[in-house]
Amino acid sequence: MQLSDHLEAYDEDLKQVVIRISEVTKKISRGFASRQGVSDSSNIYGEQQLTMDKWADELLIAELRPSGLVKSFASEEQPDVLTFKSSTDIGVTVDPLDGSSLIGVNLAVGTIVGIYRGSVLSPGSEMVGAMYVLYGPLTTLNYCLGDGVHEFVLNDHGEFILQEQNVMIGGSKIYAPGALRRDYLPAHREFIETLEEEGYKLRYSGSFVADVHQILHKGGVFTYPAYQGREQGKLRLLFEVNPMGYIVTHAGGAASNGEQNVLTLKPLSVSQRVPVYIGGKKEIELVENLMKGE
Ligand code: P6P
Repeated sequence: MQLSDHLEAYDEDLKQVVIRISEVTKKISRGFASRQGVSDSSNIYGEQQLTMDKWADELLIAELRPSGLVKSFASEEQPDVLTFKSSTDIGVTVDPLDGSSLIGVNLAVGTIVGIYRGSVLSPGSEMVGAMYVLYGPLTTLNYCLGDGVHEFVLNDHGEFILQEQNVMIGGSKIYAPGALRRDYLPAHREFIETLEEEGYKLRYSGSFVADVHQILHKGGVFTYPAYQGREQGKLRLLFEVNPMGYIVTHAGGAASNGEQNVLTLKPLSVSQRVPVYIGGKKEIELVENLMKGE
């Protein structure tokens, strides 16, 4: 089954947003080889933008701005939320190319999208959908519009074909621990040591979207915690944590900042960073209990 057929049951505007973004990701998937350089600019986080970062961002804006489908557009590569002429109230957040610093070493990177009705500065629990496209040996698209997580693979004819419907998080013991061990705060250190004592295997690539995709299929937990000197961690609430947390939650997992469901947080700004734990309910319950001192 093709992506457009699978989307039939959903609101027409949401269906069209997913389809249009999927078409942009097909172009992105073909653009890596000839755009491996670095640009001469940095984003608002002070990170040097790669050619692909800016190109992917520009492609998404070029597709969505004239579509009339999206009212507000927030991107990790843009300083402010953009407002488009639209007949809908749909808001979209994008990380155009998460993990782009890994393109040069040929690791999997991806496009992450959050979908809202109304303000993108709403808690993640108010999202109406999320999707991501992972560019690896396969180009896969996962979406959720509130009724299950569904995975598609780009075939040789340039079509996203259904691979798995109603994806549910696996039960294996894998952990993807971001940040430096020397900087761990006490409760986080206890959490990681507990996982290691229980035989969890370390699987960490440095690409959030790829690492979380692995956790989605195999189980376990991804974390980029608060750490000494960065009590808010590294990952962005709007562009990375909310969309992937929404998807894993709808696949039977959970997402936390260590203390509470991260999808309940009201974003304070577009660029807000949060500590993140995304994975199985068992692992999330463990870290929240440790953070409470239990
Ligand atoms: P570190 C990529 O730059 C990113 O934002 C996420 O995709 C990834 O999880 C994290 O940073 C990796 O950070 O400190 O391990 O290089």
